[in-house]
Amino acid sequence: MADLSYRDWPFFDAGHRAFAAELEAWAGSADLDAASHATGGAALDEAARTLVRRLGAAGLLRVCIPGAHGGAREGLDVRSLCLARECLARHAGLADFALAMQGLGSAAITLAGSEAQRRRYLPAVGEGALIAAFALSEPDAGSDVGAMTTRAVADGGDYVLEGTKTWISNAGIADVYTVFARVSDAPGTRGLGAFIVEAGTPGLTVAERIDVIAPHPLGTLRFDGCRVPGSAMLGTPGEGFRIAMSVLDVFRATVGAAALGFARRALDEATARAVTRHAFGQPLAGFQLVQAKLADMDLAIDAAALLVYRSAWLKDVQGGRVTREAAMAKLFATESAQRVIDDAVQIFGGLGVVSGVAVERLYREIRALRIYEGTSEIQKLVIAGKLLERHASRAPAP
Ligand code: COS
Repeated sequence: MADLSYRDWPFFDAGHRAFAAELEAWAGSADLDAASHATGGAALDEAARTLVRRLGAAGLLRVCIPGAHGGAREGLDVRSLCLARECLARHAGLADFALAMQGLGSAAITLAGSEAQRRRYLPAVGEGALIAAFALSEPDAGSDVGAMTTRAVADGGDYVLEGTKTWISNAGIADVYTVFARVSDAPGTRGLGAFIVEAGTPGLTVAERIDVIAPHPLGTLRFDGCRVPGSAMLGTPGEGFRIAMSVLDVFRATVGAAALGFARRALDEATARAVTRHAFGQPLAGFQLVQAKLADMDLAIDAAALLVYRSAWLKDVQGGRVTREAAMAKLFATESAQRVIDDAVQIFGGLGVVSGVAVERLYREIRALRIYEGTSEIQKLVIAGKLLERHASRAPAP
């Protein structure tokens, strides 16, 4: 059983602890392993849809939406989202994915939507009746958001979208997409807008599915003369980049939390293996080299948890931007989880690379987290940028 003593840390209130216990009970009894066995195609789509419905029916997606629209807390509570992702990732990566995407896909509506937009979509997202997706990246604009070329051209009271979005989680199964597009010729990140595009809108198609090493619904979207009403815009023209970044300010810490969940599972698996597997007349856990690995793993997990929940707490309690803290949480938690899981595979020996063994699955699942929602390299740029900004603001004028 994973070490859950971190829930006693002062970052949480009684409501968080009750929620974490409720989630743990659900995840422990929900036979999530079976739900995660689908490896592709229609079976994978159905497994993901089913998980969204089951999470919704259990009331657990309420952490993805604000209280005024059926959510668990007043606003998007980052600590609740992190607790949820950590717990679900420890049990089954696809369950974590299903919950995370309901949050990420609808967060722009929560943070920047009008009352009418929120009312139309958020309650259904929280019930698991509507599946959400976030469409920012393009074939030639991943880290460099300002290089995006998808355009939304004003036409009468409508906007007409043209372009391609790729690496879109839930492509094909989502009912509603948050889509970012260029609305003016203003340079780089300045001329972007954000739109709500419903699946089935003429001109929106799924151009391809993308199969990845940790299977989940993922694909490329094409927009060919895709017409949406002006009322589908989130915020104002030109506000798209700020909206995208404010969504990532919330969700980057939760990526760190998912990494924590994977790492905790790896440590549990490795510890159980180290005390039961014998070599040279003693359990692996009797060897100091194995003890050193276990110590490094345990330490990395606690350090990552402190950064993740510091970032979540700051956002929830102090509000405002937490770009630096969220970048630190995501960077450290995902990079250290990769090392923890690699050590767990090493402790397992040959068995660690056998398909279907828990640590082998974790080894595949952790990798993408160092890339999506901002690569590790982007997080370093963000952290260094903030440090240099602070330095410049303190430096005496020449
Ligand atoms: N909240 C609100 N506003 C924000 C913000 C945030 N978190 N982050 C940036 N902004 C605003 C800034 O205040 C700035 O506004 P002004 O021009 O009015 O001053 C504007 O947005 C531009 O900000 P900045 O200069 O920091 O942006 P950069 O062009 O330097 O971009 C990086 C910075 C590279 C860090 C950004 O593009 C990024 O995070 N890229 C990775 C994208 C990503 O995660 N892709 C994965 C897709 S999701 S799977």
